[in-house]
Amino acid sequence: MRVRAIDLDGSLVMQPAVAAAARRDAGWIEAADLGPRLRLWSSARGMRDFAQRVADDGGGPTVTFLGSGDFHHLAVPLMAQVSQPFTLVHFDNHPDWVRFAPRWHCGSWVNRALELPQLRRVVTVGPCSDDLVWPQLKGANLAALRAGRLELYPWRHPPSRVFGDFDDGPGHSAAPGHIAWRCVGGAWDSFVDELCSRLPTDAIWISIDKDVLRAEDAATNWDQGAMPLSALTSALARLACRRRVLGVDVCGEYAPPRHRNLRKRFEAWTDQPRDAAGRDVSVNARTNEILLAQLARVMP
Ligand SMILES: [Mn+2]
Repeated sequence: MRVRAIDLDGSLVMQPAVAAAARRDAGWIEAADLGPRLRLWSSARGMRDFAQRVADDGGGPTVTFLGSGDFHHLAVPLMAQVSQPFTLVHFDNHPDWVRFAPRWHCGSWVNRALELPQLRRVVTVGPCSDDLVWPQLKGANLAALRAGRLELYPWRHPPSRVFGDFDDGPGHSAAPGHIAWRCVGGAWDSFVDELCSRLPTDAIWISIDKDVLRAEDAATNWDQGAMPLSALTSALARLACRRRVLGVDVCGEYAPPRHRNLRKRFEAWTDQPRDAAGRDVSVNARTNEILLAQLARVMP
């Protein structure tokens, strides 16, 4: 396994384990010039410039750190470099499935991933966020859920009110006007083992937004979920021992919001928690170090 760090927002400079591993592997990529254009959302041209900067050099399975979760959509051009059928296993406090958002957006990128011909299924694990309250009013791509291309397993969440009828799926059961989620926080290891046995492909890509973790284990620009770091590391081991991991992307550093234009500033102000700036980012250094050690162990 090789480590790459893309410096878009200055956050990874403050992460000693990530910076050291990336420099060891010649994987430190300067991209501060692209950061403001790519943050929260990006034009197609911005995405092309990014893809050029991270062109695949055939170096084998890579763990790529992206900085703040405001850059999560950049995971798509990374996984697009894969040429074989794969399943995306996505750990996040948010489903990132919004259809109203700009085309390349950190809250909508799952829809772009679903357009990749090699991608068989997205499995989103861990959300606790309000995105699941009246999801259709917030632009949720429930069509993908209905079609079986997307499975979603909250860590914990009450049932969602919905319009229209749904069939039961592996991650939910449906009743008129409601979807009751299979919440996995209570029976984690058995859930992960069962999930492994049902994945439709031998190859997987893992996308981690550290906002899936509880506040003791990560400080991000977004609202935090409730998953302990030990649950995430145990899932990584269980997944990697039964499936081939093609690549991993990690976001969810804390980076002070410096936005390029008023629209981005306004969106950050309305959507992101106001107390984020007071968060203790030293917790991320410990979490990144543990994550890197675990990935090195399970992805030789
Ligand atoms: Mn995300």
